[in-house]
Amino acid sequence: MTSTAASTHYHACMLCEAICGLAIEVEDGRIRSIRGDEQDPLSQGHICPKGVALQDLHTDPDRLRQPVRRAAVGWEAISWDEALDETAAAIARIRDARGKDAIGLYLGNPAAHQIGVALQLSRLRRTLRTGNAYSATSIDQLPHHMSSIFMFGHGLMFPIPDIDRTDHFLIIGGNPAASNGSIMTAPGMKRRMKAAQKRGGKIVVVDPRYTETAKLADAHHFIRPGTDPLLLLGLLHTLFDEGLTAPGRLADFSKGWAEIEALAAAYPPERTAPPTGMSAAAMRQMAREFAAAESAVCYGRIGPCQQTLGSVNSWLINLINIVSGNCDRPGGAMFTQPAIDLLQTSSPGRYGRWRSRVRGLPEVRSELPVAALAEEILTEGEGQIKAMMLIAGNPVLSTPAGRRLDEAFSQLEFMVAIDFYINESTRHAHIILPPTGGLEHSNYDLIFHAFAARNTARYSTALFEPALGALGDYEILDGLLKRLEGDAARPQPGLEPTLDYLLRTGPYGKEGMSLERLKQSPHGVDLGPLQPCLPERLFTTDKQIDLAPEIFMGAVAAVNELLDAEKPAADGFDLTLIGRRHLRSNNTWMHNSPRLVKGANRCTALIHPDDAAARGLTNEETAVVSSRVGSIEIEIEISDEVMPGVISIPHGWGHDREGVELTVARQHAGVSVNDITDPALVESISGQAAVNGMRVKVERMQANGS
Ligand SMILES: Nc1nc2c(c(=O)[nH]1)N[C@H]1C(S)=C(S)[C@@H](COP(=O)(O)OP(=O)(O)OC[C@H]3O[C@@H](n4cnc5c(=O)[nH]c(N)nc54)[C@H](O)[C@@H]3O)O[C@H]1N2
Ligand SMILES: Nc1nc2c(c(=O)[nH]1)N[C@H]1C(S)=C(S)[C@@H](COP(=O)(O)OP(=O)(O)OC[C@H]3O[C@@H](n4cnc5c(=O)[nH]c(N)nc54)[C@H](O)[C@@H]3O)O[C@H]1N2
Ligand code: SF4
Ligand SMILES: [Mo]
Repeated sequence: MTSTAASTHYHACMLCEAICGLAIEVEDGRIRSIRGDEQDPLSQGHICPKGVALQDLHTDPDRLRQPVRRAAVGWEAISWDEALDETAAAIARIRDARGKDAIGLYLGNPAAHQIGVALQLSRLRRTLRTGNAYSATSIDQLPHHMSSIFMFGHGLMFPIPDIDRTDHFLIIGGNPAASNGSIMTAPGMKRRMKAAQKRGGKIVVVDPRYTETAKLADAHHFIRPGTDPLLLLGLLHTLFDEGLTAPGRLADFSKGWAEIEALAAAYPPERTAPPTGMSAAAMRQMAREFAAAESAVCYGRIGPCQQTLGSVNSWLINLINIVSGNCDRPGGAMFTQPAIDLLQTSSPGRYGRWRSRVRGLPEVRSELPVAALAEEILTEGEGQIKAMMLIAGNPVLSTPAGRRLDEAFSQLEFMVAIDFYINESTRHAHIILPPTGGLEHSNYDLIFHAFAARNTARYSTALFEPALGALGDYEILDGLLKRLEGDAARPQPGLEPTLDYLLRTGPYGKEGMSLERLKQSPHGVDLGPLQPCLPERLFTTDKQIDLAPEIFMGAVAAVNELLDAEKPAADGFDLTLIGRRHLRSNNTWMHNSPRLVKGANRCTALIHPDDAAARGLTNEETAVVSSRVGSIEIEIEISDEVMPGVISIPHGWGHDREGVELTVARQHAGVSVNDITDPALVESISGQAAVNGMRVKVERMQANGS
């Protein structure tokens, strides 16, 4: 920025799935203020404290701005050419000596928010050809991909709640009032929920915690963690049993009706309710209200997803929407038509083409489950990972048994991280390649426009000139891949020409969609509400929705184990662990922003007063929480927000590890719940980490002998 006059720049926030439009006021090259952009057709002025904190990220002195190499005496700054040459040489050397699977790849969540990574991804995969590709997907939304692959024929064909038109919103294990929504890009969820209620709509939340979202809802029901399949089967049963199914036109292009009806018949609420903690009457009532609403949508997120039956849950949620006639219709679960159609530009996705070497977990969409990563590094033998490429992720804090991954990373022959922080994971790297920050490069939200409750398109141009020679994720990957491709390297069109091509050849190309058009529309372009699009848009070969894929019909039998819930707690592990998100946090990062971490400690273990009393625990004392794989010491917060028998701990903390260079975060270190989550607990068919519903015990420090 050379001009000194105050000006306003419009840029979409890249921190979470809400992709809010921001109006950033700049003067003398400095940010004066960050507000929500009222004219953004999707976010309409919404902003949260993290969006305001983007200025801290921009000016953070801990943010790397030049490549660094780990040396005997700490980190040394090196040139981009040296860093890229050395990285490519190390990867090529290990690949040539040990085979392509010796190179492990992990992509973190922010990678999904950067077009730079997205546009290089298939080239990266093609060049590395490693079977050892991992990402945050397998601790996040893998079960959603599973249900979409097997029911709709494309792993990215996600049904999105049409929140702006629905009359009934049933939320199972999602907390959009804190998370701002996931697989439901709908910024300003509180306003949208209130608008639904004003229209006469009803919002019902099912959650083991009385959450921020539950507080806004018309009804909240506690549910014992991990028992969601029983609730969902009970709802499906009621729809069939009480003659409430009304698929309408969906019946013409869906198959498997007899199979799902027979399945549901076996699970009346009177049978399924007891282990859930809900009553059979409440379950039946929930189904009746859902079916009676003019339009309704059932939506489930992290809660039912990070479970051992996560894929079954995702499938059953889709079934509830379909049999009640609420799929592909306004106010129900709908499919998007973004300006760049991911369904056309990406492969439908497959399942089980290969398996992880040590434990045999399945490949899904060309990736293996991250719960297997540590063992694939630590277990000797052919195909063992010897080098890691880490892009925009922090798996030491974000994936199960983080301490084991710490150990694994420290044994690698080589590790490169594309990241601008030296955090719990990247500290193990030999070379760190820092990309420009979010306001220093342009962006188009390739992914989250495709998961949005309204079709819009928006291009953000860089607000700040990057420092001389600085590279974005796109250029870093380009530099690295060019070197790895060697003679096979082909000239690349570049980010903007590629984006322009995708926009012009996309569904709105004929109506003049182009990069130039987006550049002329800094607030974004409105492409209208979601439209019914089935059966045409289905990717199944027979253009039918498969209601009863064998893979889920087989897995569902495992719910019977949930039916004898009164099983005595094994080894004293008598509480069930769930996670928690806070508006001012963002997975493992943004904890270096002083304005976000100030205030009371948020890394606490919420426990019900009865459970606290039974263990002699007092508020704010430090207690020991243990699982099969380890223990942590954490501050207790007594609260009847959580149901008895449940303990809630947020993830993403634990910044006091040696070598972490996050000055502010270290002062608010917290502890990592993923030090005690168990990599052996995975979703039964996809291998997704099942961090919700794990058994733990909580003891006073003395009792534990500490
Ligand atoms: N117990 C438990 N564990 C969980 C969860 C849970 O609910 N409970 N949730 C899971 C979920 S849903 C997710 S998505 C994962 C997230 O897990 P990860 O993706 O592994 O972790 P993040 O904290 O999102 O990663 C942030 C890293 O990306 C870097 N970064 C930020 N922006 C950029 C950028 O533009 N370019 C590059 N190259 N790097 C950037 C940051 O510096 C930081 O190092 O955590 C999971 N872990
Ligand atoms: N502020 C903030 N926003 C974020 C993030 C963040 O870290 N901080 N992370 C982003 C990411 S990566 C994602 S994926 C999204 C996630 O978005 P959400 O899924 O909306 O986020 P969570 O807060 O994890 O909500 C999960 C809810 O499920 C409940 N739950 C736990 N176990 C069970 C169970 O067994 N059954 C049921 N029914 N419910 C259960 C929890 O109590 C919790 O309220 O949020 C995104 N937005
Ligand atoms: S909700 Fe907050 S973090 Fe998410 S995109 Fe909007 S401003 Fe950014
Ligand atoms: Mo996530």
